[in-house]
Amino acid sequence: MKPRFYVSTPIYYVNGAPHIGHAYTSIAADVLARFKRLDGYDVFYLTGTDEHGQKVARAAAEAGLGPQEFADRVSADFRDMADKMGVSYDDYIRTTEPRHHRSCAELWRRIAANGHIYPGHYEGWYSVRDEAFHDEAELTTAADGTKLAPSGAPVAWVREPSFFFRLSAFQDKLLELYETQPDFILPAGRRNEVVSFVRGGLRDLSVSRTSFTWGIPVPDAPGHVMYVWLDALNNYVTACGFPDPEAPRWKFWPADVHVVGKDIIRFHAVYWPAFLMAAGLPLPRRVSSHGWWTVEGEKMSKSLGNVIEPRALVTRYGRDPVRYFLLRQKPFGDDGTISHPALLSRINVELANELGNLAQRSLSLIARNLGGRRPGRGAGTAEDAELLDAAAALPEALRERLDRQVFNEALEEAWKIVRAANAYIDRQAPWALRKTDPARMEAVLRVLVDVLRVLATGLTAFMPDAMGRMLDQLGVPAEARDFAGLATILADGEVLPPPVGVFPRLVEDEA
Ligand code: ME8
Repeated sequence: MKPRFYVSTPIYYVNGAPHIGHAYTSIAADVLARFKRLDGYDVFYLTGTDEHGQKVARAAAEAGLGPQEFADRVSADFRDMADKMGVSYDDYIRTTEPRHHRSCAELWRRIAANGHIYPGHYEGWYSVRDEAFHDEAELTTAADGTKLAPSGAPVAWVREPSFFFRLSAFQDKLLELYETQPDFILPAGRRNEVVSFVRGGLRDLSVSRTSFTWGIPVPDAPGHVMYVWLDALNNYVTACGFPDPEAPRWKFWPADVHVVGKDIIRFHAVYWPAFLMAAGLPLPRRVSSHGWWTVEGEKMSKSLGNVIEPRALVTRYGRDPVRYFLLRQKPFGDDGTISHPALLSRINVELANELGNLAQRSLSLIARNLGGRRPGRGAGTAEDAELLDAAAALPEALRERLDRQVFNEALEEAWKIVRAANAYIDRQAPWALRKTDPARMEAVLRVLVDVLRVLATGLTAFMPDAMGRMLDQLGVPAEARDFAGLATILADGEVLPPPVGVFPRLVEDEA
């Protein structure tokens, strides 16, 4: 039986159009999903949309539409964005689906049956933009007197009947979770923030709202809809078929990794495990969080007009180059900035000159000097062995990095091989061997074919289209395009397709 792997993205609010931050989370999770598939896992990759709550209800009203109609439109747009970014999700969940209503009602009943929900009144600050309750002490005051949440979102005073979740009862159990599973939250800096937040003491959480209706009704409590975060977090078990233990996908729970942005760690690493503990369900294994993107150093915002539309970026730079850039440019957990010069440099230097040229040089020498037939292996020198061994170690190096979600380090491991292979081709100078030692030329070109094959296989998770084209040119059969397939030695003498560049250089003026 194949080992299993379940990775999720947050489900995106349908209050506005998708931007590059959403695409980033989804692409990162996609790389993990694709990598595990390459590595022989049975993968479940979940993404989707978060459609209830005040924020969405307001956006719908502003658009002059009913909330469901509005959610249908925006959700379809997010799905289109995912498809255009090459996001290989296995399920696309929407919180307005009947399956999700059923699942949330049952989760609520279980938590309540275990004595962790009680009725009361909520009185305090609420931010609709964050869909979060805030303590007075967390707030700041803007110049015009508006109270602001730590995120900068305005807050309003709310007073309404509400059910509460006994979050305070889970403080010790949560601390024990962080202690016994030190990599439950990554990166470590974020873990420490969560630990100090929980050590500081947890207040019970308001988990139902009565001042609006756009949500999942609380069972047997007319007038109450569930707090949107309880509803939203539960999507991760709904998609596995909860509450049906016989559902085919229930085998995937608990999730291996919830990929999230740094702004929503508290919900995933504090509330979510507490809800699950309260319901008696197994806990996810990891919450891996990423930093935020700014644009040329500025926060993305509608008012600045600098919001990057991911599909527009793809039209301009190409899908795989954008995926590569986002995971290469900054450490996953850190903030980073997107700029045209940075994109141009990554694409032209690393993709076109380093990786693209390596393939192009090797394959065009094969086309010109060997009639386009795949070269045979030679006796092999120490230098050949050194490069081939380094390449053979790449899958394990990637595995180790991607198991910690350090995407940029994984790419750096691949680029060590790219640079070593470029140094090898320069030193061996196969073009000069054509006359002097054709057998050695052939052996050198075969080393390059084998190294390119490992690189293209390993990088498929990051750049599926471009690496697919590279594997086509190397004549790698479809069934051998995974890590297990690397054990199959490619036959000598097979005719390869004519070489074509995989990464075009971007010309400054055009770009
Ligand atoms: O939070 N850079 O949805 P959401 C990087 N519905 N990532 C960014 C970003 C930026 N500039 N801006 C936003 C929600 N993000 C909830 C989730 S899950 C059960 C419910 C990321 O549409 C952000 O960090 O507001 C988050 O991971 C994701 O976009 C979803 O944002």
